[in-house]
Amino acid sequence: MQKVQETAEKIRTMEIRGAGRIAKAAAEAIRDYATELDAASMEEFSARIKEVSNLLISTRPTAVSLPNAVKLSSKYSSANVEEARQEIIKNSNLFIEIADKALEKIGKIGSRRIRDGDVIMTHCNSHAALSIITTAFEDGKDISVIATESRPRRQGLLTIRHLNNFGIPTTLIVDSAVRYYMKDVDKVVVGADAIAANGALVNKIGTSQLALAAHEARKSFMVAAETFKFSPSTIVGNPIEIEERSVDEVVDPIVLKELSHVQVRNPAFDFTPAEYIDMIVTDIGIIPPEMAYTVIKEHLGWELGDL
Ligand code: RUB
Repeated sequence: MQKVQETAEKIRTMEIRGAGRIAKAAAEAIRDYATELDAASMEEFSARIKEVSNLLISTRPTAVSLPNAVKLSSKYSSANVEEARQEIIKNSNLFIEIADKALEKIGKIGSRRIRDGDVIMTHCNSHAALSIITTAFEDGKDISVIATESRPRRQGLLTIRHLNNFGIPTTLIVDSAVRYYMKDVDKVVVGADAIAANGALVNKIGTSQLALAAHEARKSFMVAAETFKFSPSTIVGNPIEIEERSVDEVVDPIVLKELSHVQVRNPAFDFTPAEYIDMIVTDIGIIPPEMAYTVIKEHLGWELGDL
């Protein structure tokens, strides 16, 4: 249990972050917990697995990859402790393998849409979006990137470091400069924390303003998302919760204490409607956002939606 608690804490504090990484860390935590779980009965085994599943899911509310990973990893059908344990180990490992391969596939598929000379704008720090960009560069395409700072946590700094390691020419801009620079951009490539059944994207706060500016300037807006970023629970009517993080990330609490009439809000994600999205690059191919429902139905299954 201690190891699961440690993973949960790392996800909560964003030491482990990014929807894909969170999902993989949760799958690993469940696998390791199940491996060592000493349960006297099937009832105890089920109750303990449920307990750690709920703990992991509760760490961050928006990235749907987290509940999807937990549910897919902790699935078992046997009523025997040993067999159920083996099923969980197998399912978790399968999830981790699929997640790794998905990033590679997204890179391969998405990079085919990147042209020589393209200027690509990206937001926050998405491993899926970066997979497309770095694959295109490694294929020999002469590209450059405009990366946003992504306040308040400044994940843009992770992105520029990653791109710099590949030798990709990169410009860092503040979030409010997105529209100003859109004229220089050919394509916007971002990641996803969740994709709803109606094709709407949930990603780092500010993503929707990149989409709006791209739409206005008639630039292409691409989303890179593994199929486990699609949200089955939106099919059964559940809205995607937008995480609101501590105001301390935005303003020094000492300064805020003096401002008795001021409140600070810090939503971590926003919604981009499907109409602003040109394509979603997934591990099963490029799809229009309108196909989100089909991806959920055929690749994730209704049972994950918690009817
Ligand atoms: C990260 C973020 C990323 C998505 C996709 O937010 O919004 O764009 O999670 O990332 P945070 P990936 O830093 O708050 O976790 O493609 O790596 O899954």
